Amino acid sequence: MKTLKERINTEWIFFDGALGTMLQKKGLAAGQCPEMWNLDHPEILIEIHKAYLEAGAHIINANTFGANRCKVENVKEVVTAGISLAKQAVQESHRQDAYVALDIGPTGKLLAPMGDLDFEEAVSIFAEMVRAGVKAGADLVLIETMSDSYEAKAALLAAKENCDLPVFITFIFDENHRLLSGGSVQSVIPMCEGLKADAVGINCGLGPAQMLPIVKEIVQISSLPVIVNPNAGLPRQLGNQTVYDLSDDEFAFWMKEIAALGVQGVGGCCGTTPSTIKTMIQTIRNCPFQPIAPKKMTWVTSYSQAVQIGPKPVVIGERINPTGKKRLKEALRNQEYEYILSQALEQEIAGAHILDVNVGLPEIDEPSMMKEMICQIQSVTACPLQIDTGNIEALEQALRIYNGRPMVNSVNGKLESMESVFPLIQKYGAVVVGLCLDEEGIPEQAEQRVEIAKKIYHKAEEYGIPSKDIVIDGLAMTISSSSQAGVVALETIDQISRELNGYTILGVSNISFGLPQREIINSHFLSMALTKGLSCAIINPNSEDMMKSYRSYLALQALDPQCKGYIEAYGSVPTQKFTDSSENMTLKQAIQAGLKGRAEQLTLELLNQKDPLEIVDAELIPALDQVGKEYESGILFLPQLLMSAEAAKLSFSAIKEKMPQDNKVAKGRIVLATVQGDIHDIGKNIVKVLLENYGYDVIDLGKDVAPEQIVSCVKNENISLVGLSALMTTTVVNMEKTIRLLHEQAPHVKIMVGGAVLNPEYAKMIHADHYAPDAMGSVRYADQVFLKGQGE
Ligand code: B1M
Repeated sequence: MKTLKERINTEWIFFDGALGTMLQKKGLAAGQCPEMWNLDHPEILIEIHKAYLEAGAHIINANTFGANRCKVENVKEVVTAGISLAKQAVQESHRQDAYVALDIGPTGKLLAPMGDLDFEEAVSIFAEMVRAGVKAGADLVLIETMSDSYEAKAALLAAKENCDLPVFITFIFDENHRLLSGGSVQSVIPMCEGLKADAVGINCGLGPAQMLPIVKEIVQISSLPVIVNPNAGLPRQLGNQTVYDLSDDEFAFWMKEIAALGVQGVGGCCGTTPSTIKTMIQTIRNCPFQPIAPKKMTWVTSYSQAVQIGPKPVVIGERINPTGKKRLKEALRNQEYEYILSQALEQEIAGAHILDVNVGLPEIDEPSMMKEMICQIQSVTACPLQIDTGNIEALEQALRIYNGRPMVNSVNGKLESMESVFPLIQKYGAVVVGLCLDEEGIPEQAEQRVEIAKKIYHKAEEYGIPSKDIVIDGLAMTISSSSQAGVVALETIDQISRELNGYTILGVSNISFGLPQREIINSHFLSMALTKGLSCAIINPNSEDMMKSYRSYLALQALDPQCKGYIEAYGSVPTQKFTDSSENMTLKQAIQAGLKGRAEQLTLELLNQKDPLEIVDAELIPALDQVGKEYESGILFLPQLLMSAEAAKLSFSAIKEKMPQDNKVAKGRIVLATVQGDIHDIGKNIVKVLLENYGYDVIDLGKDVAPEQIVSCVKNENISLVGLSALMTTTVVNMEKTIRLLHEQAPHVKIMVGGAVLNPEYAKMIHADHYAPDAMGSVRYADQVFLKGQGE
């Protein structure tokens, strides 16, 4: 009998539908933990699983989605019960062809640096579930509803390190084809392939009609079988119930369209029921099945960006490599991360697609420095990274902690090198640079270098690493000591790309070592190498000469349609984020870039020249407004929004210290809160500091505060002024609710409101007493209430 891994690429595999929806129908109340029903209502779970088996589903998801230690205390007990109930249902249904999945959903926490969950802690949380699931007899692991690539990586590693079962993974993409943390189909799918998932796909969030274009993209990229489990359309609120807009027939219609795109597994998510799944199976069962075909595509990815090697040459920034760079060496020794981060940002802005990261210095603990730098650089730039190290421990730590599918520099033709590097590439998935040298040294002839390349390809294959994931370095040696060096490197590139159809790379700048005005040689060498088929150029992207050669080559080779990139770069004076170098960066730019230390330092400098509030108004708020706009238009993603917010907070802490203190007896007491559902508190905190500085005693209830809590504080503390802040259209309703409750239960209290989402008209409409456009406005109104006794 075929295994599940074989079956999913040779015949239709049908997944079940929603479990939550079914449990709610059976009485699961809002806020109740569904997984606890494994212990409290086992008979209901068996009944639901049987109904899906009856409908024809092959994969039955055990009720273990949230059975992790962030959500339940007794993980082992809940997982074991969940798997056992699903197995019992399969057995009682006499289905030989059905499988029980250990269903793994997200932890509900954000991973560092976005949140506070450590990556290894996330791996351990998932590993605990996997071990329990395997022991209880699960047939596969289904990781689903993943909205963050980093958490997905943690879950995949946990599954692969703790079991031999098939591991499938599906993500929740939005209508912009993005994950919540910014991941795209092109960034996420190759990462999962690298981590050896057995099938990939999409679930939840959207109905089948909205998923269709995303599925198309997945099928074009994926070499792994594709699973599609949509909701039963889009949700709508009917009283206190959520209903979905597709009938069973409509769902089946759209699923047939999706099936025709060449997917292998189909099922349902929220709102689907056994009858939805039954209709879908009846509709699709006899449709022609297409196995997924392997794709010859090579991707290097970060959490949100994907760079494809091959279609056009890729620029790899060489600046984060201490060789010959005194300032960088100093920064590494003194752990001046901000300097290194600004090097990363400068190269990204200059046009690098991938950034090389090399932190090797004799006096440095390379593994821990590499790990630190990977995390730090990934928190300020979405550019994919090339991990450049000869230290195997540093390589493993970096591969593990990296968010995406990196490039690795390098392996070489020595057996020892291949035997230590390839197992890591095999486990974590990466594109690896293969240097044309071996035990005999660096060959002088191109033909011998090509032989080493073949040896590298061949050995890699033994580890299951395809040649498409190897980029051969033809080795640019300096022409000042060997006049043939340029010719041999170019010939090697030519032969590898023409004869072996392989990808190539060169550390271009090496060619001119020891010569004056090196960029003249470097930029010409780059042009020559590009015409020989060079796939990746490791260069200094901050060098105008190099980028001019690169962009001209693209335009001349029809790789820059309508010369768009060329005109953008040279058509007018380029607009730069940083004026000329990061040394001249403004506070606004530092906050936008999420450079915390730099933002703090620039704030301290500015405080010598400017009034604290002027800095808030001229730098801090405009920076966050810009970040907000870019987030809204899909240029930036949640991680960058968070890093900017953190930088703004640090900047404001420094400002706070310098604000004048009014030490007189308090003028009055004010309660402040950001309303329920809203976690934006930067503005509210500014308001608080200013009110305190103007002599008010502030009771700060924090963010995401329930109306009842605010009312109870007002009553208990006999407060006469409340300040409410809201930043989102979705949370002003809670502001309104709070005001209503305050009017009912504490009619004497005055209420002022603020936050970017509000305006005076809206404030009036929700019956607030006053709208304050900024923090100073809140002080003026407080003075009016307490000193003049005349709130509006
Ligand atoms: Co988010 N966020 N965010 N965010 N965020 C907005 C608000 C958004 C407009 C961005 C956008 O899409 N353009 C958008 C809301 C869209 C909507 O209206 N529906 C948004 C979104 C969608 C989200 C998330 C849902 C993203 C996600 O997870 N997919 C999520 C929401 C989580 C939640 O609340 N449930 C989210 C998360 C975050 C971060 C955590 C990353 C971070 C907040 C960090 C923190 O506050 N601790 C963040 C940030 C930083 C922003 C932007 C970029 C900046 C907000 C800010 O701090 N501004 C924001 C875009 C924007 O507003 N331009 C955005 C600076 C601050 C000083 O201004 O708060 O207006 P402000 O305060 C001013 C005045 O308004 C006034 O005084 C202050 C100083 O002058 N004021 C008062 C404020 N409160 C007052 C009270 C008063 C008086 C005056 O009396 C009581």
